[in-house]
Amino acid sequence: MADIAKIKQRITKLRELLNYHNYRYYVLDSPEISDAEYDELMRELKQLEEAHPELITLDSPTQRVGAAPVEAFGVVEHPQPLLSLANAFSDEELDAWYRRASNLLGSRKTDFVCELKIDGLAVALAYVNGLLEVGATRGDGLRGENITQNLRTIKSIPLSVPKEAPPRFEVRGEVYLPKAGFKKLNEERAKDGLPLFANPRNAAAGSVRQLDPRITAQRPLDIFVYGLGWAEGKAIPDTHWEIMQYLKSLGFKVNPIIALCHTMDEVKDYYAKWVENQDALPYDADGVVVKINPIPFQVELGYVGREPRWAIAYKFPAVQGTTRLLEIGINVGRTGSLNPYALLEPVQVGGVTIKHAALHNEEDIHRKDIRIGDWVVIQRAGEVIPEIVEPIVSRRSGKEKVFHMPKTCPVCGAEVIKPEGEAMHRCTNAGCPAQALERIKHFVSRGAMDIEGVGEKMSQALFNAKLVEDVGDIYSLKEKREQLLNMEKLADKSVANILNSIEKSKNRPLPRVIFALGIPNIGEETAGLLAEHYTSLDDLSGATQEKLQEIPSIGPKIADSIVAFFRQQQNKKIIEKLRKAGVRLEAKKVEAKKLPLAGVEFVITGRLDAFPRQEAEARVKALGGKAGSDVTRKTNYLVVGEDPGSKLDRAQALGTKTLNEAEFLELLKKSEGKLK
Ligand code: JCF
Repeated sequence: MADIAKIKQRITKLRELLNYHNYRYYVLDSPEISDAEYDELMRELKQLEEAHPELITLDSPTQRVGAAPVEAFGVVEHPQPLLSLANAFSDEELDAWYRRASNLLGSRKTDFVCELKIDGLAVALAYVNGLLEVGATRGDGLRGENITQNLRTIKSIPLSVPKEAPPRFEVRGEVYLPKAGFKKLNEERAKDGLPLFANPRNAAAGSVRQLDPRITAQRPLDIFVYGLGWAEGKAIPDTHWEIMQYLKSLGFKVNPIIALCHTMDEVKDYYAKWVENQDALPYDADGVVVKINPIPFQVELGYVGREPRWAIAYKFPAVQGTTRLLEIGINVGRTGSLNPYALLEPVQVGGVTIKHAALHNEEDIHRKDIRIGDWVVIQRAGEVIPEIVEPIVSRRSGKEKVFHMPKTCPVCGAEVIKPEGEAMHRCTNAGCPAQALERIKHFVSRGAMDIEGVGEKMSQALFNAKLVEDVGDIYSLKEKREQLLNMEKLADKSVANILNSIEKSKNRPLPRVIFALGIPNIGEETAGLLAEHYTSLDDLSGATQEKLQEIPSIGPKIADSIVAFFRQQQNKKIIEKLRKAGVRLEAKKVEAKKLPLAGVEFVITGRLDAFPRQEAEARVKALGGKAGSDVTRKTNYLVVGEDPGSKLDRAQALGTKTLNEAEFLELLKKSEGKLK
């Protein structure tokens, strides 16, 4: 056996390597090694730590996966309060802010730092002797919640800092969810009948304030650091600009879109540029923060109440419009929830035609006092579904109607109930055709069984033709070839393709199968958790409420939902159909790093003939590969379709290998062959 000193040495080395590569990947966005190599280092470290748990340290990269859940967050007192910012909504208000500041500064000239105001959640990170000790929310500015365990899961937050850092200091930043991550999260939640997050800010806050850090760990949260709270035991630079460079040198992620401006005209140019380009950012920004650069000036200027005189948020104009609410429509979801939505007189808001807006539930409609026929103010923000801000009460004619949820299901006519403590109304008929159809759409969808060629329209057609009445019927379609050919006059080849992708879906991993069943309240995250504890569907279907609740983060509501689902006769029949058809209902043990394309990164540019880009990317990922959006040094292949963009120039500049569509397809086929 190797002696303990050697093991310690190796563990230290592995941690250094992993921390370094983590920094290259998550902070600099410029990795030096492949994912497979990274995984291999991590695996070795995990093994050593498992064998020697006494050697685990808090800053070990293995400790980012999410600790055990807590009952409630502790309270953290902020040694220096976390401030908010005063807002300016026009050049005049910005000028007024500057005038007040320069009055106090007299004849001394100042410069400014401009940065984007990220729409996220402010946090304070305290480091003691090189280690992240406490991470907290802003709370009321004086006292926040201790969310250290959750913040540790965010890979761009350093768990330790170099020796040169002050012995004690606090960094402040904004934790946020990129637009793409937000969209994906909400799509998943919509499929599961879970309430949607209204915007990325709420989604980030909800993710960070999870009592179970393992849920936080699954959300693609990121951070931009925007300042130093306090520091002890070391001299720090005396301008905000230099402090930001200093924080960057300590390994913190500073938004590269930060500018040192010498005049107010430069500040206004910066603002104008980002008002114009905000949609192109991969995250939501709601304005520009302007700060007086020299720290001595900041100290002199001080505060008014909770707001500093030395900084201001110059907000981007909200994209609002007014229109009429023509009607309130209702969709019946997969779990029977009645989801109201607004039908609007079409209106242009910020260059986009808006016809629909989200209405969450009856209570929400009444709380805002929205009536059918009202003139309403609507607001659009980035990727988010437009929202009704408020009715314009002064424009009412008296003919507007108060909305009430129907007493019966608009699709099947069954009784509608509103369960105690829930916001949503529900159709009580488990056999409601709307629910049945939604369940089929969910089952075939991308995050679930991912049956290529069977999308929403095809699901609807199969359902209307009574060829598929529940998800179990999908796998007997091959016995109904004739009817398929008749239906919608499908070509021989399309039928063959559909049947082929149905066959392929039989081999999906267990978490997807659990998710695809559409058990109320079970999203992708929970399905993943369940598959960690149960190795087959039979295993899961036999679990009791008590047993299920032993899994941290599974509460009585989810446990109930699972038990009730497997108890239903109809669902038992469906599962039997799946089993008979040969759908794999057990876990398979193929480690991700053994997949044929593990560690290989593709970027696709231009149009492909064979399938949409998303689908190509999904296939790459299913094979263990990565699909990137930008060509970087870590890109292995650029796939070049028709009308390629500037990515091709970049690939040529970097010497990245390129594949045409045919070469790409061949590589996919060969790799998929290796899976069998
Ligand atoms: O990005 C932000 N939301 C942000 C918030 C950026 C800043 O520079 C801030 C802030 C809140 C307070 N600065 C202060 C002083």
